[in-house]
Amino acid sequence: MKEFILPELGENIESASILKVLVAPGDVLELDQAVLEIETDKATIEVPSTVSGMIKDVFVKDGEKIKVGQVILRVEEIEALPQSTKTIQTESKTVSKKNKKAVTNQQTQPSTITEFKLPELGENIESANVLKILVSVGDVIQKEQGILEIETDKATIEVPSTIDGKVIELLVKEGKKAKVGQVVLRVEVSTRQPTQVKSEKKVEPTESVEEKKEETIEIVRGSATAVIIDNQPAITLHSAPAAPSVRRLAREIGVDINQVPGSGPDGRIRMADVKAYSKKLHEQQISASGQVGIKAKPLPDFSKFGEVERKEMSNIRSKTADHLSYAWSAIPHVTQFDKADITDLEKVRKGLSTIAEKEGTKLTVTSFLLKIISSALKEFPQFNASVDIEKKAIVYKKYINIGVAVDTENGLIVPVLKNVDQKNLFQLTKDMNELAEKARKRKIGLDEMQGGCFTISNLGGIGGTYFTPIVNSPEVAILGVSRGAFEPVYKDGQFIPRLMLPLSLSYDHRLIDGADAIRFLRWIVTALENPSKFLMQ
Ligand code: CAO
Repeated sequence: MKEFILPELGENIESASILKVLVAPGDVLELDQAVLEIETDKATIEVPSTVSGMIKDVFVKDGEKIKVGQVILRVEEIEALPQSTKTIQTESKTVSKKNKKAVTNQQTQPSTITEFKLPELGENIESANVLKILVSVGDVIQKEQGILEIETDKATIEVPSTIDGKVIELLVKEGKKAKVGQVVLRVEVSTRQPTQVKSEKKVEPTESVEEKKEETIEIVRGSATAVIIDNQPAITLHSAPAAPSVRRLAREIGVDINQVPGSGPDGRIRMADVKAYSKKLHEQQISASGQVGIKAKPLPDFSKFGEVERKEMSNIRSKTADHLSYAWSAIPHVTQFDKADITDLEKVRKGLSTIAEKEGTKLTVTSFLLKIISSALKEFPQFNASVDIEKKAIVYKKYINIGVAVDTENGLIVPVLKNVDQKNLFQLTKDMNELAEKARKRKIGLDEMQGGCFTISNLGGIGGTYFTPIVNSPEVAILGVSRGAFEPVYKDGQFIPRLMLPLSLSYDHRLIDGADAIRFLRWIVTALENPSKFLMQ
């Protein structure tokens, strides 16, 4: 008999709380097999066993506090078990031909051998291809451990064991077909310590597996009249199809494998799927907390300093907070400033006002910027792109949709004008005003806020000089426009008043270099300063 004691857990750690006891009396314990999940004030740890054998006693339970050096469990070495219990005699009952589901395996001797059969796989599925055998003769297997990877015409499934014991014979081959009910392996089961002793129950051979699952399976071991029912695994086509290594990874990083969408054939879950799902969960958590990698600090009690009022965030505010936190943290921003002399543009704008009126609209600097930026995006394709950092790729867009930030009573909304390059100034202005109005009246549709390539944020109608806009991820750049104002500009030996428009271009430095950014911004400035030339194009 050997004892397993709680090992040293680290410097100054003398005790821990048990989150979960992972083994039970009667289990066959392997070296390094996880015995306990414990929590110290530093970490949550799985404690591996340093002994092997049949577990006789477990002295601790979930929620209990345990000390380093405390005895956790006692095992009896398997070799030490009496030889008589290793005697093998198995008697299978005949399976009714009419009812293939009736699979019963009965042992009439002190039962030490049982057969594991391919379980029901679903309606109308009578066989499967064995892709991989996950155990070998001599392996000590446990319930729930993957035995086979099989493929039906509906899915790829890992078949879990329903038996604890040692594999003594494998009766299927990789690459071959196996039928439902066919014996897959023979397992030597130790009968020394009953796991559950309830009452004895015989199952008629004609009973269906489904019915058997409903019953409590009773096992009386070490008795001449023992009945061991080779209960079928609770397997369904919803079982997540994944290799054991993938399952292990999911378990280790705390991901529920059943929730992971598989990208392999027939939805098979790969390592990359588990990682991607875990990353997504992480991002969702971050976004739910409005933080990226930074734990929110609790707020102080402001009422100590004066009267306060607490209000729930509106949906728009909370979404904006999430989105901007993400963009701010994920994108290395640089903001480049410049000024455009729009004195001539202003003349053109006024000159076009009668036509605009006839068209039922009024041009503003935003109208011209939409047109100019649509051309600039064609000239500088890296500004009409998105970064796929995971896959180390850049997605270049062949369409030109531009978002315009709109200030509404409910917060910031960014409607997207589609195919800007295919519309004239007046049409664009009308579309923009229509969308801005819809946004302000909360009538804007989701599709009218999606698909943007670049964003313009014009705060100039309100005021301000420069600002540092946040790139509207997954876009890579945004133009902030501040208030155009007359300034003395030194030209031809004198100061002359010119209408100057402050521009702030923020960009994603992962994709765009400073030199490219200033070239892009200069291009826009030149177009704004030469409106006739630009409009002639
Ligand atoms: N400099 C000087 N004047 C400007 C200007 C600028 N940059 N931009 C607009 N104006 C003027 C317009 O010419 C207009 O003047 P007139 O009435 O004398 O012609 C007036 O300001 C109002 O313009 P507007 O704002 O109605 O029209 P617009 O096409 O320029 O802008 C829109 C439309 C939707 C961008 C704007 O209404 C708006 O909502 N702006 C706020 C954007 C915002 O919130 N950005 C912040 C995002 S980040 O928090």
